[in-house]
Amino acid sequence: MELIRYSTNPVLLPDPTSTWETYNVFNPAVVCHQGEFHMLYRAQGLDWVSRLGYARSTDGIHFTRDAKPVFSPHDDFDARGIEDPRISEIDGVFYMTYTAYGNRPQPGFPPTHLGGSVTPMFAKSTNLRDWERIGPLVVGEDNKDHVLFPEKIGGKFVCLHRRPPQVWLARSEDLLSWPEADMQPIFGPRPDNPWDSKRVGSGGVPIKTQHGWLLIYHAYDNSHVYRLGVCLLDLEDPTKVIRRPRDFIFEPREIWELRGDVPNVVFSGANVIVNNEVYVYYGAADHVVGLATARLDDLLEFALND
Ligand code: BMA
Repeated sequence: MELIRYSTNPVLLPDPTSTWETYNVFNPAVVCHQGEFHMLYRAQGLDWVSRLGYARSTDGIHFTRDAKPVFSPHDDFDARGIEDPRISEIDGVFYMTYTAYGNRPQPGFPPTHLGGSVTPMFAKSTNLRDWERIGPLVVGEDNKDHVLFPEKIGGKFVCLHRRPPQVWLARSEDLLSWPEADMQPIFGPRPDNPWDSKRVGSGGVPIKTQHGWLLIYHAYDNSHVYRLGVCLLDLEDPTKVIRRPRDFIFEPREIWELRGDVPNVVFSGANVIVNNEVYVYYGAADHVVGLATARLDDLLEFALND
Protein backbone atom coordinates (compact mmCIF):
# COMPACT_ATOMS: atom_id res chain seq x y z
CA MET A 1 0.00 0.00 0.00
CA GLU A 2 1.40 3.38 -0.93
CA LEU A 3 0.11 6.92 -0.92
CA ILE A 4 -0.72 8.30 -4.38
CA ARG A 5 0.90 11.57 -5.37
CA TYR A 6 -1.38 14.29 -6.65
CA SER A 7 -0.83 14.79 -10.40
CA THR A 8 0.24 18.45 -10.41
CA ASN A 9 2.63 18.41 -7.47
CA PRO A 10 4.22 20.30 -5.82
CA VAL A 11 1.24 22.23 -4.43
CA LEU A 12 3.34 25.03 -2.91
CA LEU A 13 6.66 26.47 -4.11
CA PRO A 14 9.03 29.10 -2.72
CA ASP A 15 8.48 32.63 -3.98
CA PRO A 16 11.71 34.18 -5.29
CA THR A 17 10.10 37.65 -5.24
CA SER A 18 9.54 37.46 -1.48
CA THR A 19 12.05 38.21 1.27
CA TRP A 20 10.67 35.68 3.80
CA GLU A 21 9.69 32.68 1.62
CA THR A 22 12.41 33.01 -0.97
CA TYR A 23 14.17 29.67 -0.57
CA ASN A 24 11.98 27.01 1.02
CA VAL A 25 8.33 26.37 1.90
CA PHE A 26 7.79 23.00 3.57
CA ASN A 27 6.51 20.86 6.47
CA PRO A 28 3.02 22.42 6.72
CA ALA A 29 0.13 21.92 9.11
CA VAL A 30 -3.27 21.76 7.38
CA VAL A 31 -6.75 21.98 8.87
CA CYS A 32 -10.04 21.49 7.05
CA HIS A 33 -12.56 23.81 8.69
CA GLN A 34 -16.01 24.84 7.45
CA GLY A 35 -15.30 23.52 3.97
CA GLU A 36 -11.93 25.22 3.50
CA PHE A 37 -8.36 24.04 3.77
CA HIS A 38 -6.10 26.22 5.93
CA MET A 39 -2.37 25.69 5.64
CA LEU A 40 0.34 26.99 7.95
CA TYR A 41 3.65 26.32 6.32
CA ARG A 42 7.25 26.76 7.31
CA ALA A 43 8.99 29.33 5.11
CA GLN A 44 12.65 30.31 4.87
CA GLY A 45 13.73 33.50 3.20
CA LEU A 46 16.80 35.63 2.76
CA ASP A 47 17.81 35.42 6.45
CA TRP A 48 17.22 31.63 6.62
CA VAL A 49 14.95 32.08 9.63
CA SER A 50 11.80 29.91 9.59
CA ARG A 51 8.45 31.72 9.85
CA LEU A 52 4.95 30.40 9.33
CA GLY A 53 2.99 31.51 6.30
CA TYR A 54 -0.77 31.07 5.94
CA ALA A 55 -2.58 29.90 2.81
CA ARG A 56 -6.15 28.81 2.16
CA SER A 57 -7.89 26.72 -0.46
CA THR A 58 -11.32 25.42 -1.33
CA ASP A 59 -10.07 22.26 -3.10
CA GLY A 60 -6.96 21.43 -1.07
CA ILE A 61 -4.79 21.81 -4.18
CA HIS A 62 -4.79 25.48 -5.19
CA PHE A 63 -3.71 27.64 -2.28
CA THR A 64 -3.82 31.43 -1.95
CA ARG A 65 -1.20 32.82 0.41
CA ASP A 66 -1.12 35.82 2.71
CA ALA A 67 1.51 38.40 1.79
CA LYS A 68 3.11 38.33 5.24
CA PRO A 69 3.95 35.55 7.68
CA VAL A 70 1.41 34.97 10.47
CA PHE A 71 3.83 33.61 13.09
CA SER A 72 7.42 34.75 13.52
CA PRO A 73 10.19 34.48 16.12
CA HIS A 74 9.94 36.82 19.08
CA ASP A 75 12.72 35.96 21.54
CA ASP A 76 16.07 34.24 21.98
CA PHE A 77 14.48 30.82 22.27
CA ASP A 78 12.87 30.94 18.80
CA ALA A 79 15.11 33.51 17.11
CA ARG A 80 16.33 31.01 14.51
CA GLY A 81 12.89 29.84 13.57
CA ILE A 82 9.36 28.56 14.09
CA GLU A 83 9.45 25.04 12.66
CA ASP A 84 7.26 22.08 11.74
CA PRO A 85 3.74 23.00 12.95
CA ARG A 86 0.91 20.54 13.54
CA ILE A 87 -2.61 21.77 14.36
CA SER A 88 -5.31 19.95 16.34
CA GLU A 89 -8.82 21.31 16.86
CA ILE A 90 -10.08 20.54 20.37
CA ASP A 91 -13.48 21.84 21.52
CA GLY A 92 -13.54 24.63 18.94
CA VAL A 93 -9.99 25.93 19.66
CA PHE A 94 -7.02 25.37 17.34
CA TYR A 95 -3.86 24.25 19.12
CA MET A 96 -0.55 24.36 17.33
CA THR A 97 2.54 22.42 18.26
CA TYR A 98 5.77 23.75 16.79
CA THR A 99 9.49 23.57 17.36
CA ALA A 100 11.15 26.77 18.52
CA TYR A 101 14.70 26.88 17.24
CA GLY A 102 16.71 29.20 19.46
CA ASN A 103 19.93 31.11 19.48
CA ARG A 104 21.44 29.75 22.63
CA PRO A 105 21.58 26.50 24.46
CA GLN A 106 19.33 26.42 27.51
CA PRO A 107 20.89 25.84 30.93
CA GLY A 108 22.31 22.35 31.08
CA PHE A 109 21.35 21.68 27.48
CA PRO A 110 23.83 20.35 24.96
CA PRO A 111 23.78 22.74 22.00
CA THR A 112 22.73 21.51 18.56
CA HIS A 113 25.57 21.12 16.09
CA LEU A 114 25.00 24.74 15.08
CA GLY A 115 25.12 25.94 18.67
CA GLY A 116 21.40 26.55 19.15
CA SER A 117 18.56 24.84 21.00
CA VAL A 118 15.19 23.32 20.21
CA THR A 119 12.08 23.68 22.39
CA PRO A 120 8.76 21.91 21.70
CA MET A 121 6.09 24.62 22.08
CA PHE A 122 2.30 25.03 22.12
CA ALA A 123 0.21 27.95 20.83
CA LYS A 124 -3.50 28.51 20.30
CA SER A 125 -5.86 30.39 18.00
CA THR A 126 -9.54 30.69 17.22
CA ASN A 127 -9.10 31.93 13.64
CA LEU A 128 -5.87 30.17 12.47
CA ARG A 129 -4.14 33.49 11.74
CA ASP A 130 -3.66 35.06 15.17
CA TRP A 131 -1.63 32.81 17.45
CA GLU A 132 -0.99 33.12 21.16
CA ARG A 133 1.92 31.28 22.72
CA ILE A 134 1.01 28.90 25.56
CA GLY A 135 4.37 27.51 26.66
CA PRO A 136 6.76 24.59 26.24
CA LEU A 137 6.21 20.85 26.67
CA VAL A 138 9.69 20.56 28.20
CA VAL A 139 12.83 22.70 28.17
CA GLY A 140 16.48 21.85 28.21
CA GLU A 141 16.44 18.69 26.13
CA ASP A 142 16.46 17.57 22.53
CA ASN A 143 12.74 17.15 21.97
CA LYS A 144 10.52 17.89 18.93
CA ASP A 145 7.93 16.27 16.63
CA HIS A 146 5.18 16.72 19.21
CA VAL A 147 1.53 16.58 18.20
CA LEU A 148 -1.70 16.77 20.21
CA PHE A 149 -4.46 14.18 19.96
CA PRO A 150 -7.62 15.90 18.68
CA GLU A 151 -9.57 15.26 21.89
CA LYS A 152 -8.86 14.81 25.57
CA ILE A 153 -8.32 11.20 26.63
CA GLY A 154 -9.20 10.25 30.20
CA GLY A 155 -9.93 13.95 30.85
CA LYS A 156 -6.41 15.10 29.86
CA PHE A 157 -4.69 16.65 26.90
CA VAL A 158 -2.42 14.03 25.39
CA CYS A 159 0.49 14.53 23.04
CA LEU A 160 3.12 12.47 21.32
CA HIS A 161 6.66 13.84 21.32
CA ARG A 162 10.13 12.61 20.54
CA ARG A 163 12.98 11.93 22.87
CA PRO A 164 15.53 10.57 20.46
CA PRO A 165 15.28 8.06 19.10
CA GLN A 166 11.82 7.17 20.44
CA VAL A 167 8.27 8.52 20.26
CA TRP A 168 6.91 9.27 23.74
CA LEU A 169 3.48 10.10 25.10
CA ALA A 170 2.74 12.90 27.60
CA ARG A 171 -0.41 14.06 29.41
CA SER A 172 -1.46 17.39 30.84
CA GLU A 173 -4.44 18.92 32.65
CA ASP A 174 -3.95 22.38 31.15
CA LEU A 175 -1.23 22.32 28.43
CA LEU A 176 1.03 24.29 30.80
CA SER A 177 2.25 21.58 33.12
CA TRP A 178 3.44 18.26 31.63
CA PRO A 179 4.42 16.07 34.61
CA GLU A 180 7.36 13.75 34.01
CA ALA A 181 5.43 11.02 35.83
CA ASP A 182 2.90 11.12 32.98
CA MET A 183 5.47 10.59 30.23
CA GLN A 184 6.50 7.29 28.74
CA PRO A 185 8.13 5.92 25.59
CA ILE A 186 5.75 4.11 23.25
CA PHE A 187 7.72 3.07 20.19
CA GLY A 188 11.16 3.44 18.72
CA PRO A 189 13.23 2.58 15.66
CA ARG A 190 13.33 -1.08 14.57
CA PRO A 191 17.00 -1.97 14.06
CA ASP A 192 16.03 -5.03 12.00
CA ASN A 193 13.74 -3.06 9.64
CA PRO A 194 15.98 -0.87 7.45
CA TRP A 195 13.65 2.04 6.58
CA ASP A 196 12.76 2.86 10.22
CA SER A 197 15.93 1.60 11.82
CA LYS A 198 17.51 4.86 13.00
CA ARG A 199 14.95 7.36 14.21
CA VAL A 200 11.17 7.84 14.28
CA GLY A 201 8.89 10.84 14.89
CA SER A 202 5.16 11.57 14.75
CA GLY A 203 3.51 12.95 11.65
CA GLY A 204 0.17 14.77 11.69
CA VAL A 205 -2.68 14.62 14.19
CA PRO A 206 -3.60 11.02 15.04
CA ILE A 207 -6.77 9.93 13.18
CA LYS A 208 -9.53 8.43 15.31
CA THR A 209 -10.93 5.19 13.83
CA GLN A 210 -13.00 2.36 15.25
CA HIS A 211 -9.86 0.22 15.40
CA GLY A 212 -7.65 2.72 17.19
CA TRP A 213 -5.70 5.94 16.59
CA LEU A 214 -4.11 5.76 13.17
CA LEU A 215 -0.76 7.55 13.27
CA ILE A 216 1.33 8.42 10.27
CA TYR A 217 4.96 8.77 11.33
CA HIS A 218 8.29 9.53 9.68
CA ALA A 219 11.47 7.58 10.05
CA TYR A 220 14.93 7.59 8.60
CA ASP A 221 17.48 4.94 7.86
CA ASN A 222 21.27 4.69 7.84
CA SER A 223 21.45 6.81 4.68
CA HIS A 224 19.25 9.53 6.17
CA VAL A 225 16.37 8.81 3.76
CA TYR A 226 13.05 9.94 5.30
CA ARG A 227 9.98 7.76 4.71
CA LEU A 228 6.45 7.58 6.12
CA GLY A 229 4.87 4.63 7.89
CA VAL A 230 1.76 3.98 9.96
CA CYS A 231 0.86 2.43 13.29
CA LEU A 232 -2.32 1.97 15.28
CA LEU A 233 -2.55 3.03 18.93
CA ASP A 234 -5.19 1.90 21.41
CA LEU A 235 -8.11 4.34 21.61
CA GLU A 236 -8.32 4.53 25.41
CA ASP A 237 -4.66 3.90 26.17
CA PRO A 238 -2.57 5.27 23.27
CA THR A 239 0.63 4.12 24.96
CA LYS A 240 -0.29 0.69 23.56
CA VAL A 241 0.82 0.12 19.98
CA ILE A 242 -1.75 -2.32 18.54
CA ARG A 243 -0.32 -2.68 15.04
CA ARG A 244 2.78 -1.53 13.20
CA PRO A 245 3.22 -2.79 9.64
CA ARG A 246 6.78 -3.53 8.59
CA ASP A 247 6.47 -1.70 5.24
CA PHE A 248 6.47 2.04 4.70
CA ILE A 249 3.65 3.85 2.86
CA PHE A 250 5.68 6.59 1.17
CA GLU A 251 9.24 7.36 0.17
CA PRO A 252 11.06 10.03 -1.84
CA ARG A 253 11.03 9.26 -5.57
CA GLU A 254 10.36 12.44 -7.52
CA ILE A 255 13.25 14.73 -8.35
CA TRP A 256 11.84 17.44 -6.03
CA GLU A 257 11.74 14.90 -3.18
CA LEU A 258 15.22 13.56 -3.89
CA ARG A 259 16.86 16.97 -4.32
CA GLY A 260 16.19 20.31 -2.63
CA ASP A 261 17.59 21.89 0.49
CA VAL A 262 17.99 18.54 2.29
CA PRO A 263 17.99 15.52 -0.05
CA ASN A 264 15.73 12.46 0.19
CA VAL A 265 13.11 13.81 2.58
CA VAL A 266 9.34 13.34 2.75
CA PHE A 267 8.20 14.76 6.10
CA SER A 268 4.54 15.17 7.01
CA GLY A 269 2.72 17.02 9.79
CA ALA A 270 -0.70 17.10 8.11
CA ASN A 271 -3.19 14.33 7.35
CA VAL A 272 -6.60 15.82 6.66
CA ILE A 273 -9.66 13.62 6.13
CA VAL A 274 -12.24 14.68 3.55
CA ASN A 275 -14.96 12.21 2.50
CA ASN A 276 -12.96 9.18 3.65
CA GLU A 277 -9.91 10.39 1.72
CA VAL A 278 -6.71 11.17 3.61
CA TYR A 279 -4.84 14.19 2.22
CA VAL A 280 -1.24 13.89 3.34
CA TYR A 281 0.66 17.16 2.91
CA TYR A 282 4.39 16.86 3.20
CA GLY A 283 7.59 18.80 2.95
CA ALA A 284 9.71 17.45 0.11
CA ALA A 285 13.50 17.78 0.42
CA ASP A 286 12.88 20.64 2.92
CA HIS A 287 12.11 22.78 -0.15
CA VAL A 288 8.50 22.48 -1.42
CA VAL A 289 5.10 21.12 -0.32
CA GLY A 290 3.66 17.99 -1.91
CA LEU A 291 0.29 16.26 -1.59
CA ALA A 292 -0.36 12.53 -1.64
CA THR A 293 -3.60 10.76 -0.80
CA ALA A 294 -5.07 7.42 0.20
CA ARG A 295 -8.52 6.14 1.06
CA LEU A 296 -8.82 5.97 4.84
CA ASP A 297 -10.27 2.44 4.57
CA ASP A 298 -7.24 1.27 2.59
CA LEU A 299 -4.78 2.77 5.07
CA LEU A 300 -6.64 1.15 7.95
CA GLU A 301 -6.77 -2.20 6.23
CA PHE A 302 -3.03 -1.96 5.61
CA ALA A 303 -2.42 -1.03 9.25
CA LEU A 304 -4.54 -3.94 10.45
CA ASN A 305 -3.41 -6.66 8.08
CA ASP A 306 0.09 -6.03 6.85
C1 BMA B 1 14.11 17.04 10.99
C2 BMA B 1 13.23 18.26 11.13
C3 BMA B 1 12.48 18.62 9.87
C4 BMA B 1 13.21 18.34 8.60
C5 BMA B 1 13.97 17.03 8.67
C6 BMA B 1 14.80 16.76 7.41
O1 BMA B 1 15.02 16.99 12.05
O2 BMA B 1 14.02 19.34 11.54
O3 BMA B 1 12.19 19.99 9.91
O4 BMA B 1 12.29 18.29 7.56
O5 BMA B 1 14.80 17.03 9.80
O6 BMA B 1 15.79 17.73 7.22
